[in-house]
Amino acid sequence: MRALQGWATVAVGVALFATAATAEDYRFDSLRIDRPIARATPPGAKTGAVYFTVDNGSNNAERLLHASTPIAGGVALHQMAIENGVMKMRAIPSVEINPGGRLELKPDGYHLMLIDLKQPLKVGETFPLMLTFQRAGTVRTMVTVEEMGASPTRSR
Ligand SMILES: [Cu+2]
Repeated sequence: MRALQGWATVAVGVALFATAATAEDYRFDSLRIDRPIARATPPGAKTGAVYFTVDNGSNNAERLLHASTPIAGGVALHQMAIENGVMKMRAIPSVEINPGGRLELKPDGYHLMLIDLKQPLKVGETFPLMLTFQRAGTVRTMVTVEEMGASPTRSR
């Protein structure tokens, strides 16, 4: 996270959270990032999960490399997998998106894990999330906090 500390510092003094009506879609280079959401967290929780969908509209493979947000100490890419009959999550360094393909971050699959949350996530709040892709570079999105059991639903 070291490289992004400067950015996080710049964000200090600006409200970390805002309230927005609905989650948005983002078009960035050849990517479409659909409706980032996070699940609300109970008081005292130090981690949270973020879900969204990325469509790669280009003829080149793309890769999600990194994410960061000022509201958490770090963001990890996680994958749910069954180990010895138990569903567990594990950190993975990056994930590829095939040409014309789709990456879905959702419960029971890939997700972004917010680590060391600075405050609980409350329904209706939004917060910035920077996503870095291998080809397209870094894009700033806003994540909307939904109920604890929320799953992404495509708004298309
Ligand atoms: Cu996780």
